[in-house]
Amino acid sequence: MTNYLDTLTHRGWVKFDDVFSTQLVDEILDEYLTNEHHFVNIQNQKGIAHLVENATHHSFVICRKMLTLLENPILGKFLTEYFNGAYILNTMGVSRITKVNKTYTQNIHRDIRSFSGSNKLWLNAIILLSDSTEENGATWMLEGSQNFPNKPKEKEFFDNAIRATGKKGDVIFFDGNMWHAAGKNLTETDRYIITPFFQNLTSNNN
Ligand SMILES: O=C(O)CCC(=O)C(=O)O
Repeated sequence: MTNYLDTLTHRGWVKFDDVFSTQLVDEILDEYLTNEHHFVNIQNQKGIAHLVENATHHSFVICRKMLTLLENPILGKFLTEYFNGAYILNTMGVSRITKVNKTYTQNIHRDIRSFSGSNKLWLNAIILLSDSTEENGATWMLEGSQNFPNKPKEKEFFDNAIRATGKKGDVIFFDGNMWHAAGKNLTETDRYIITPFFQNLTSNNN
């Protein structure tokens, strides 16, 4: 795992190839699409549906098959080594990038509420439920920006960010401080990911 941890430290992100089978990923997406309306109903009731279009949070509460993704021993070992011990799942949601509608994750952002510096407080994961390409919305990542307390300007971001492409079933981890954005989908086929976010149990045990 040392190589993966080193890559994560230096680049801010790292990818594990072929972690999940196409069959499992398809079953999980299928279960999600069958149940998505429950989440959208709640978003509508709360008056926030227009803010979170194409995204649902805590999706595993209804879509139980998603939880099997957390049982993967390789990912478990990596997370334990990264956090130097126990960790918790903070949230785990599904997002879709389409050609027609904007998803809020396409804005430059980071997911941690405040900059935590080199303290290993928060680690984001992206589980690819679709192949992820430059054409269909692969994540823009500004390598090194895990060390930036402040949001980079749009030009600085897009001039320097790289695309984290991958195949269905791959898993990408990136530092919670990293500035990133989902790309545009120029294709006719929607792109799906699951984003589990993990957190250290304490903020100072590294
Ligand atoms: O769709 C992506 O590649 C990025 C997802 C993202 O930025 C997020 O969930 O915070």
